[in-house]
Order: sequence, then C-alpha cells, then structure tokens
Amino acid sequence: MSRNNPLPGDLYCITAEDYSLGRSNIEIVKKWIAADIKIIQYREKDKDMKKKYEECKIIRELTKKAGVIFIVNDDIDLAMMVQADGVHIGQDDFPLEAVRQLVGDQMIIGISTHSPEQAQDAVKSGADYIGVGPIFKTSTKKNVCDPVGLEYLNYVVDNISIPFVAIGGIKEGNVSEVVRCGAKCIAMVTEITQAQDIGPKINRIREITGMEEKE
Ligand code: 3NM
Repeated sequence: MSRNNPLPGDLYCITAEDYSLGRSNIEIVKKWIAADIKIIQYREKDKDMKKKYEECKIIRELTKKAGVIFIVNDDIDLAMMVQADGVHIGQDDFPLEAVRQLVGDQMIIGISTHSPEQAQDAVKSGADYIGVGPIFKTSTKKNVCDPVGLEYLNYVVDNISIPFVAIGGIKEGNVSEVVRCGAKCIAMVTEITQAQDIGPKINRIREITGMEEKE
C-alpha cells in the first residue's frame, strides 16, 4: 500500500447495503475479496456510528489479511480508529490540508471532484487521488451534481497527474466508453452490489475492459 500509487488498474468497490439485494456489507466485502478486488471503500450514510465502527473493524481485519486497501468514506475519526489505509472526502467536508494534519503522513486521502477547478485544487491541496464523476446519471449518491460526462474525464486524463477513479452511473454496458477515454481505475457501486453473482459479474467487466482477470 502506497500513498503514491493507491489505485489499481481494476475495479474500485464501494459498499451500499441498501442496494445489495438484502446481503450485508460484510457478505459483499467477502465476495469482493474472493474476486481479488484490490481496493474497497466503506460508504454508509444512514447507520449510526457504533454500527459503522463494528462493520469497519471487521472489514479492516478481512482486508488486512487479504492485502486489500481499505478506505473509509467521510468519517475521518472512524478511518483513524479502525486503522484504515485511507479516507475519502467530499467537496463539502473539512479542507484536505486540515485532514492531512489530523491523519498524518501515511494515510491515503482521496477527494471527489466534479470539475476541472476542483481537480486542480485537489492536486494543490495534496490529494493522493481524486474521484471523477458522476460520469453518467446516478441515483446512488444524493445531492450530487448533474453528470459531468466524458468531457470532464477527458480533461482529467489530459491534465491531471495524480491517480483518479472514474465513478457515477458506470455499468457493464457503458464501461467501455470510460476505459476508451483512458480511465484505468473504475468505481461501480450498484452495478456490482446489485449483481446476483458478484464474482462472475466482476470477471465479466474485467473481460470487457481488458482489466486483469482472476485466474
Ligand atoms: N460518488 P453508482 S457518484 C459515491 O460523482 C459516488 O463523486 C460520485 O454509484 C461522484 O455506481 C457516486 O451506483 C455513486 O452510480 C455511484
């Protein structure tokens, strides 16, 4: 795990228990690890902190054993308490520099961006990676802006030197467009959490995109 190169050329998986066909976050995480996913983000907007802490403790253990990068969304204190590898913040969270001061030198900090200005600011503030989205329409993230389309993705590919993950409305049926633009790391939330057979789904997406397939 390294702050310089935190994102694999593969899928970036994010939990969403409300969209997981009744399966728990832990069950889903186990399926991802079995499918050789290399980065997992815990994202859970509606649970209380105690429940989130309990889940993150378990996910930290599972990911540590498997050598998987573990990122916690939004909650910096939670990320620190469970010794996650990183934290992912949004544009309206604490300033990135202040987060860096709090978490120290080792922790990965990712930030969601939706425009060229935000991407440039993220680089200046010392982000280790940025989220680039929503590429397509999504109902998974509330209050997110309209889709930024492939145009913003192209801007990032051409102008931003830090790692990025494309996100938002990406599905098996449109992922090729995203890869063609030059995205190497792709986040899909509901396309994966809502799949009946998660392992085969992941491998199908890897085949379509030319990402490495598990042996
Ligand atoms: N962040 P789905 S879009 C968590 O644009 C998140 O920053 C976004 O979910 C951003 O793959 C998003 O189900 C939700 O569309 C993506």
